[in-house]
Amino acid sequence: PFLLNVIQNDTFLHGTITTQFIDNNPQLFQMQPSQNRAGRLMYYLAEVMVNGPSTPLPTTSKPPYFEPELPPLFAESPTNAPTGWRNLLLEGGPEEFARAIREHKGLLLTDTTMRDAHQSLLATRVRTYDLERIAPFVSHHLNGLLSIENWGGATFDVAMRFLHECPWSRLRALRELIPNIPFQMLLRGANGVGYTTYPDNVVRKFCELAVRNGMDIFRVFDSMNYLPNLQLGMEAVGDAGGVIEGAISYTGDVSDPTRVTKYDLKYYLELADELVKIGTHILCIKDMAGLLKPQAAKILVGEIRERHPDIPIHVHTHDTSGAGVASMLAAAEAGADIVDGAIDSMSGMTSQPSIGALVTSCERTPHDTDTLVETLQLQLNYWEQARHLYAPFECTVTMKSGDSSVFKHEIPGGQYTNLHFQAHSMGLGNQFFKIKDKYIEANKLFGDLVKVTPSSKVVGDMAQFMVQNDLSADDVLERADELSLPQSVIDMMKGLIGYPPGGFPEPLRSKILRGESPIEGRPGASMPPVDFDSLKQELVEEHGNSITEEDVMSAAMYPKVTGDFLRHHAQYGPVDKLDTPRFLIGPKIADEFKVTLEPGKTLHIKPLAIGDLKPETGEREVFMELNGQIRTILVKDKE
Ligand code: 3PY
Ligand code: ZN
Repeated sequence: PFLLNVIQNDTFLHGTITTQFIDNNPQLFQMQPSQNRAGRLMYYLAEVMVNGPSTPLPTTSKPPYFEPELPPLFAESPTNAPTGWRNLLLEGGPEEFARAIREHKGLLLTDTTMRDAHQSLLATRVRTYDLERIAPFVSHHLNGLLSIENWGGATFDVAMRFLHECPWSRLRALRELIPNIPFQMLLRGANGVGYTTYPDNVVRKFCELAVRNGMDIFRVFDSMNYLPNLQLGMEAVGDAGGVIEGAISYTGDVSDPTRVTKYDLKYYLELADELVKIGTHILCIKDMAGLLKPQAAKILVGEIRERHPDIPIHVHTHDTSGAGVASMLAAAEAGADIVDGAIDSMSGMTSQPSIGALVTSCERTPHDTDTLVETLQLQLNYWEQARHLYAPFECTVTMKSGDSSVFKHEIPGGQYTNLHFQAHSMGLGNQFFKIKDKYIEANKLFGDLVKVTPSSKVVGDMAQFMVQNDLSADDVLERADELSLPQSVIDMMKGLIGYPPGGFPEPLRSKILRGESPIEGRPGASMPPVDFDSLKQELVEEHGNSITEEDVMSAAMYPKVTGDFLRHHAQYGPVDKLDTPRFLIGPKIADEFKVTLEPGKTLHIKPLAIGDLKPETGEREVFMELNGQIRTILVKDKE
């Protein structure tokens, strides 16, 4: 590679080199990772066979070795996909798209199966491999969907951190397979797809790249409904040419007139007015915890519909209490244009309500979705089977039902699953009740927050801290200036993720800050921009010339996770091409399987045996057949 680098170098080619040529051209030593994808994959498989899973499996459940069956009704080529809402969007642009939504008769649907549903039920672990397999079916038979939510939220981080795959490649792969249905993502406003505020130029560039890679609709929210953060995110989307879906994150209960809260109907209506004023194309009511009771949906959607007759309203909920379908129907009756659901086998509990239930409930009503429930049900079977592949991450290992006490503790769907799982894996079923109670107390301490990523994480961290240290809210109030509180709590009090309506409560805030002065105003406004060129240079120096603009963006948001991912890729190759059981737990001895690297390039692999431990080196030989030839791979046994 060094020689190749040299003979391809511009200065060298033009014959103007001096004796400092090598000193001045460190990039000559940036070796491209081996293109030997088969070899690297074999090494990955051998490594998992000897040392176990490369991504931690939180339970002892194992995925079975099988491929979920695809529905029979199946046309293969995405190029002859029937037209869908994306054709209209590409032709007319976001404003025309919004107008067409308002003119549409009947209820429109967003399918969240590829993002929020698995974020809520399967710890966000669904891999591109399994999404790609069902994608042509979706494109051909579910072309009436207004959108598919398939990116953003936690998927970006988890793809790299745990699945060792590139989130951008996922987006591009799905785009190619589904050209006709709009894609939708969840953008945490100024927090991008991370847990903290990023410099403005990161958020802006992120949106540009997302649009370029195939994203259409951006649901933009802020974890405190802090308008300056929301505005920054919405403008970034608009400037990038995306559809802006400004979101009101919903908490409390607008149907309870006795509840004294800052989150009353007036608060939401004013926020809706602001989002419309800023230029949202679609207005979203984002009910991340499933608190929007049917009666509340009727009031809130009804009032917004009256004030803003031209704005499409999109409602998102979680079915934690079990009232999800009822609420979405109430929203539709009150004038919502679009609601979110997940395919039946990926719905319910902390996920979205069942799309099948929504479709059938609307049949022969003015909200008829025009969706054939039989076609939907064909996809259901695929997901039911695919879910088994993610058995180690199944929330149902510990969670057996919904929970109507969500109206009290207000824990968002995805976080509920996490906290539930953590409490049970500590061996204390009881622990979860304590955490829920402390979550309520922590939220009160902070002055009642909206609670969605990342503010929900701060409240969760505080709740866990209070449980572990057996602290009451009074204890915290009294001793806030001496307790070693979670860093996320201190950061929030500094103003690093924005401000809730009315600010943070005093004297708690000053006590926590211990004399440090907080940030005034929007946190991103005082952050220096990221220098993408020098970040790229750093990445190229470490990982070679194949670094793309997208990699640079990944590194701007997640420096360590991206570095680890790039190193993993250089060492083990395209592990996203392996089927899910073999990716997670490795292959079985004597069981031949195929890996398709690209159309027309298929590897046939058959693991033969694992050799004895060599005491002098601590290594084992792994014998495998690759396309009929025997290969030996040496792996260090980490035991
Ligand atoms: C996320 O931010 O990932 C969420 O799903 C919030 O609801
Ligand atoms: Zn959600």
